[in-house]
Amino acid sequence: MRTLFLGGTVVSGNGAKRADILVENEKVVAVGRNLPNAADRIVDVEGCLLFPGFIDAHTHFDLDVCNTTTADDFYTGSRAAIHGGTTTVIDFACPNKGESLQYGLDLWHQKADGKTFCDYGFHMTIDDWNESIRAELKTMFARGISSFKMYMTYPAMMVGDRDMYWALKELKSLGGICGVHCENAGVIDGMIAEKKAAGELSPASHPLTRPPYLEAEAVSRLLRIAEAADCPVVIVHLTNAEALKEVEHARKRGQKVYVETCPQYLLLDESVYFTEDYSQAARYVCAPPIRSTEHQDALWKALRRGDIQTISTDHCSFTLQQKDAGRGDFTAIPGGLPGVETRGELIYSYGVAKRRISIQNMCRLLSENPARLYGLFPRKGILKPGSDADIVIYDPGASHVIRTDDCIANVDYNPYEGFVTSGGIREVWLRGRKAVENGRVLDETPQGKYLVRGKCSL
Ligand code: DUC
Ligand code: ZN
Repeated sequence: MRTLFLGGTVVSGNGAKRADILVENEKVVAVGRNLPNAADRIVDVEGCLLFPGFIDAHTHFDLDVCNTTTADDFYTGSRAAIHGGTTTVIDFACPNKGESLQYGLDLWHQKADGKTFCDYGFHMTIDDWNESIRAELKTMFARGISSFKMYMTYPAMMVGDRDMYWALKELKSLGGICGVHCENAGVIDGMIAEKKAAGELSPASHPLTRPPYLEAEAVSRLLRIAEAADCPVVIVHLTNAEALKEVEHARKRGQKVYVETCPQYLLLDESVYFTEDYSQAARYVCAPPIRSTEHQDALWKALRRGDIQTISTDHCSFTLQQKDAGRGDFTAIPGGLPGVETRGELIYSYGVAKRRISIQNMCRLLSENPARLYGLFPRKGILKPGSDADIVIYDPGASHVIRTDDCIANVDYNPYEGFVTSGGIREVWLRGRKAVENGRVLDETPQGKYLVRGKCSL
């Protein structure tokens, strides 16, 4: 089956140009003007932007946290993803301490295989360090996992400095890359104990006990550990200007540091926590917390300069009922926000349309860079001959208001309720097959494939 996308503007990390795209079965076979019309069907995309399918390299589907399980599993979460133009997700396989990496990988395949509407891969969480985990790392690469994750907070998952150093050294020797959740666990614990002792138990205490400088301290420490291990790292969900400074210092020392941020840190501000309405505030509880507008501005500037490489979502959704668990104790609120469904339209609307970032920058942040960083390029992240035909058809002339009722993630609120979009997603194609049309997911059965990933090429 040959499909010709006719009359659109193809977006890449280098710019946007008028071109048609010829797709044969699952692959792009030609991009250019006046292609020979040898297609079985023509898709008229006049006036539309054609992006390579967005990649969300930070989701948590079907994850047990805080005595509950995320509201979205792979079925509902990936359906929401593709609805919003995300044709690839990379989720975090998460074995518990004491379990093998292989056990975690098998478990994540059980959760995802046959239930995922977009293509998918896994990062592997390292929350323990010993000889058998070390020995398993090589096998993980053979199974398509080239990126890992470590936590500097959360007792159930965090590793200490020594183990982080050894793990990074090992990853360096294998050519792997590691994302790290950076927050200073000890001082945060101390501050939480103080708030509890003072009886300040509302969600407003959440951001106050996780201030920007404690994220920056962890970023700085991680980067010194990475320096010792001589290993590149990814700072995941970076939120603030002070943490960015630490990255700048490390880069000046010659270190390779990649940075991810998320829409919630770009578009929402900490005032969401400072309301008497528990339910309103609790829905925004995530870690690190949402920051002040001054930090937002610093992030947008860093995006513009190219100092931040990716925007993912950290989609980790809980219903309002699940969020209710923390009434009377803010530390019991399950942390995380939905976001996988709205990222593309939000970043276009509040980034590109508001002239904070260019369209090619958006393409790099949502498609090309995550593909390169996580070993998927050029299969994903670009529309050129040989690439998968994952295409987002974006109509810049459309507009709508983001409403929970129009979203299909399995969650009864949306953090961006009422945000007005500039433009909108008209269609989403996954490997040459139309998956979404005018807000409707067409596939009844999940079509996503597991992606065996190679090494970082960013
Ligand atoms: N932060 C959250 O808020 N939820 C999931 C994991 C994380 O790092
Ligand atoms: Zn996360």
